[in-house]
Amino acid sequence: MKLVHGHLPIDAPAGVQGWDIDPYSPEVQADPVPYYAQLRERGPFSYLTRYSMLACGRYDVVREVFSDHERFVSSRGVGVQDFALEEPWRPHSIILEVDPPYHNRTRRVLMRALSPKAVADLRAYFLDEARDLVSDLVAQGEFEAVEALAETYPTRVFPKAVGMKLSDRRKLVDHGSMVFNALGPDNAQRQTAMAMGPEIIPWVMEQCKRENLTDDGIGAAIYASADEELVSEAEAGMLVRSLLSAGIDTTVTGIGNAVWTLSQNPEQFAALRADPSLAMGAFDETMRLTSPVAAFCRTACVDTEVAGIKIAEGTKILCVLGAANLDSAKFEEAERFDIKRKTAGHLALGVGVHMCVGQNIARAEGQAILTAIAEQVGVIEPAGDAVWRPNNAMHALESLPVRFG
Ligand code: OVM
Repeated sequence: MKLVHGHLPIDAPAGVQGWDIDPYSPEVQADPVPYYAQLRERGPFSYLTRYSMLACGRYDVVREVFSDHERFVSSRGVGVQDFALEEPWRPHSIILEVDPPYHNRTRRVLMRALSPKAVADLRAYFLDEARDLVSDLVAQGEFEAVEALAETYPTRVFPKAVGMKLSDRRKLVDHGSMVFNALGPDNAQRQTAMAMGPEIIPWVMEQCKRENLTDDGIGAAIYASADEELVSEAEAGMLVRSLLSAGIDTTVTGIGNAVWTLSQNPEQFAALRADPSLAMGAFDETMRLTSPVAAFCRTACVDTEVAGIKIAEGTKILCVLGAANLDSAKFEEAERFDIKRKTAGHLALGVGVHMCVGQNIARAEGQAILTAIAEQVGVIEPAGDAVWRPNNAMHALESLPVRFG
């Protein structure tokens, strides 16, 4: 069987129109909102002719596919490649790229290590660091917020929380870029990211070892689960790798996008300043509006039907979370940024058994930085054009010149 982009080349199901758009092109990724709207308008599914796979963007459809792990599995990969048919670029993730019942075991270990209680112990530290960084940036006035804030903050506090003895902003961010770009086709951004592998992968794997972690961090909590024989020592190391894969680019992007949404909506920033306790709401609304993780795939493991469309076993389905989060059937005035909105039910962190296991710590980082900004910054003004960074799975900024006044 000849594969297309690493998966079975399925035909368009009855009732589904072909579409020649390339969702992985830098043009669409720089400005995805019109693509999201078209995807929803076209119907429950579109057939991506360039990739021989389905895509969905309506809230109800994305939610159904994403939350039904029995029909739509993650173990065949959450990118375009079908791991049942082609070897992945690295040993698969034992939390993201597996199904129940195995998934339940690794999920439990990470749930405990990243529990609300574990995160509560980090909050004061997160807020101190956020206040220090923001006060430096206020002193600077004008700066490029992707590097100086969005990348700097998580790469300072998260490795510390994990218990890494040594952080390296560039390596951690580039590693995230590899992991997320790997989910797409073999295009330029994937190739550029993959070329960094020899420099980055050995370093990351080294940092995951027990002897390179302090005995009081999240990493140590995961290794403690190995002592209790919930997982093996090798599995514990793989779960630390998952922290470093999923815990950097996501929060970097969420925080960068939050500074962007606030810089674009001065009246919303004024509301946040007036009441810094809205920081969590502002971060959640940024996640809903900008969907840092724009899309993940699932693979149908049975012949089935969704929204009246017959889907064949082996079909890759691109679930466009960014489109679902802007569906006006679910969210009133969906394209409006409103930090007081009820964001419950947004899909930026997924839904179902795989829903973001790091969300407590991710939210704590976002809340800390937005609280510090609300406390110390009078106005956030754009100081040049925001530029988006092409990425096969994320909607992330490349550069964001701003002024804190
Ligand atoms: C992992 C992982 C988990 C979530 C997201 C992610 C694609 C990776 O376990 O390595 O990025």
